[in-house]
This record gives sequence, structure tokens and C-alpha cells, in this order.
Amino acid sequence: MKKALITGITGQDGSYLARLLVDKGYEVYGTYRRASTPNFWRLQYLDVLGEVKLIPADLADMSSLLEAVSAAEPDEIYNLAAQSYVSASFDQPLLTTEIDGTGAVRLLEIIRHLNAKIKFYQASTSELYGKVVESPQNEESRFWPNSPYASAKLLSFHNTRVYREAYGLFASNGILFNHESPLRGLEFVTRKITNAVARIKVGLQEKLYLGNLEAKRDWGYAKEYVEVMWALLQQEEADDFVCATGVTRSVREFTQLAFEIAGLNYEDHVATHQLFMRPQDVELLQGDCTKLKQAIGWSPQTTFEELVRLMVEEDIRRWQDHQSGKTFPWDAFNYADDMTLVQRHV
Ligand code: NAP
Ligand code: G4F
Repeated sequence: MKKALITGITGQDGSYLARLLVDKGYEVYGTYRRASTPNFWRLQYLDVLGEVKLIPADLADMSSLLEAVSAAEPDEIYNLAAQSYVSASFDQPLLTTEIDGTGAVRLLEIIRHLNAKIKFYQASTSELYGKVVESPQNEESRFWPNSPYASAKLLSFHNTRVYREAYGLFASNGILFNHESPLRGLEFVTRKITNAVARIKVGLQEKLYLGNLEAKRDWGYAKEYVEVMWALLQQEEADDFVCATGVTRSVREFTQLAFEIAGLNYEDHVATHQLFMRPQDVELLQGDCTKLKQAIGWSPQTTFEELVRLMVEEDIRRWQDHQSGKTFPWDAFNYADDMTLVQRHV
């Protein structure tokens, strides 16, 4: 039986990947951050919490990572843990660099010294393209990070490649474009919108405050993207691949459609607020995953319209179930709404 270690198993991708690997017959280990309140709701939602082995570890802490890799003795490591919110990287640049940049190097060093046969997947990102000079973007396009998050991810991207070339490690980068789902964190724009649409629909909220409505993203469905992570580690040779839908839409288009699906008009509810603007933004992302298609035959199945619909319908269902007294693994009922954030922010 193959063994996999997933860092960041409590996150959106970590949970979907855990489900996928368990279904493939893997023994799955996952690192989680020690916290005063555990964050296992996604693993519970996918009914996989009882089937994985959890190890406390932090990407900033070498000893805990060494302990995790030694305990799991994995064949494959999927490094998904990150301070993954671009906006927060402007507020916490050093922490972000420590986790998203140096954190990967810690894991690569552990692999190099402990067992150079362990295969390594690095969660790289379309944010690397930043100030894009061509569209769509592929593996040859220029990286020009626009945020401390992207700069940190550039460090881990290149070190993944360097350890592959210098030491012969099987280390691959998945340059994944934005991917979303009902398990997306509430800070990210898609889930923030679908959760707000649901709250407005059931009468709990009136307004939604957003930032840059004109930014364009290539949005896919996270459940399909974790299949790519696994497939990349099953290749003959390690390499770097873009994973995307090839379709780009603006935040405004996402918002308009999400409200429409709920029978609402976004112009009646949406306003912009400075709090959600970034010092600088990535204005346009659109991926070209031709190389990936040729290597593993993957192509996205869920369209933009289907993705928005499945997220809106799931959030409406959750709020309705919540109001009728049902309990289930979920995050939003605990989360301060936008109005509170806007009013309380200094
Ligand atoms: P996510 O939901 O924010 O999950 C991030 C995970 O990292 C969580 O399990 C989190 O733990 C953990 N984590 C945060 N700081 C940590 C630390 N210091 N030490 C150990 N674990 C830590 O992110 P995601 O959307 O699943 O993304 C997975 C990875 O893909 C990330 O590396 C992200 O940067 C990258 N990525 C994501 C996308 C996308 O569109 N989703 C696109 C390209 C690349 P807690 O649960 O305790 O917070
Ligand atoms: O949903 P977002 O916060 O995602 P962003 O910045 O594209 O980053 C996500 O995708 C990356 C891959 O490209 C990952 F590497 C990263 O970890 C993360 O998963 O913002 C999307 C767009 C941005 O242009 C942002 O300025 O939406 C715009 N936006 C407008 N109003 C907003 C808001 N974003 C957020 N989070 N909240 C808003 O109110």
C-alpha cells in the first residue's frame, strides 16, 4: 500500500486530495496546525476524517516537519500548506515568506537527507505570472510576482526545480490557476460571494462589500484539480505543469451570475469598499494547459456556470438547513459578516 503525506490537509485542496488518495487505496497522513479550536470540518464534510492519520506540524518549524516525515515514511509528499490568502501577504509578508517560500525548502531538505526516493508535489500558482505580459499563460510565460505571496511562491517554485535538477529528486510543480468549491475558505472572493448570496436569500444580510470587480480569473473546480496533483507524481519524470480551464471571467461576472442563480439582482446588494482593495492586484489570469493535456490527458469537466451554480446552491442549502436547526460540518455560521468586518476594521 502506498503512503502519502499531505501538508495542509485541513484546507480545501488537502481535504479533496485526502478523499481521492484514500479512495485510491493510499495510507494517508496529513499535517495540521495545532490550534485552540480544531479545523477538521472539511475532512468531516467529505467523510474522510476517520480514514487519515493526523500529525501536528508547522511549515515554519523544521523539527515538526522532520517528525512528520519520519513518522509517515511516505512515498509521496504533497506540499499544500500555505498562507494562501494573497491579501494577507501584504499585511504579513515575512510570515508568508517563511511558510510559502522557505517552508518548501525545509521539506526538500528533509527529503534530500532522509529519503531521496520520496516524490514531492509543490502547490505552485498562477499568481506567479502577476503582471502578465501574454495571454493565455503557459509554462514558458514570464513570472512577475505582484505580491509577497507570489514572491514567496516563486522561491518554492524555483527550489522545487533546483532540487530536481541538482539532486535528482522527483519534485514537480503544479502551476494551478484558481480553483474553487463549496469547501473554499470564506475569505476568497468566490465563496465570499456565494455565502453572501445565500445569506441575502434567506434574509440574514442585505449588502455585500467587495474590492476590485474588474479583475479576471481562470476559475476551475477544486475537486478536479487534485486529480492532477496525484497524476503528476505518477509520471515517468518530474516536471512543471500549468493546470487551468482556459476560460477567464471577471469578479463582476461571477457576482452577477451568482445573484442571478438565486433570483436576485447584484446591483441591489453589492458595493465596493476600500478594505477589500489590494495595494496592487493581478488583473488578468487565463491558463493554457496544453502541456498537461498531452502528458496526462486531463481536461476540466465543470464549466464556469456549473461551478458558480454548485457553490451558490450548496451555500443556500446550508443556510436553510442551519435555520431549520440541523447541524453539520460547516464554517460560515461562525464567521463575522462583511458589515461587521467593515465597521470593526481599524
Ligand atoms: P487553504 O484552503 O487556505 O489551505 C491551506 C492549508 O495550509 C490549511 O490546511 C492551513 O491550515 C495550512 N497552513 C497554513 N499555514 C500553515 C503553516 N504555517 N504550517 C502548516 N500548515 C499551514 O488553501 P487551498 O486553496 O487548499 O490551497 C492549497 C495550496 O495550493 C496552497 O499552497 C495554495 O497557496 C496553493 N494554490 C491554491 C490555489 C487555489 O485557487 N485554491 C491555486 C494555486 C495554488 P489551517 O486549516 O489550520 O488554516
Ligand atoms: O479569491 P481571491 O482572494 O483569490 P486570488 O487572489 O486570485 O488568489 C487565489 O488564487 C491563487 C491562484 O491564482 C492562489 F495561488 C491563492 O492561494 C488563492 O487561492 O481574489 C480573486 C480576485 C482578486 O483580483 C481580488 O482583488 O478577486 C478580487 N476581489 C474583489 N473583491 C476580492 C474581493 N478578493 C477577495 N478575497 N475579497 C474581496 O472582497
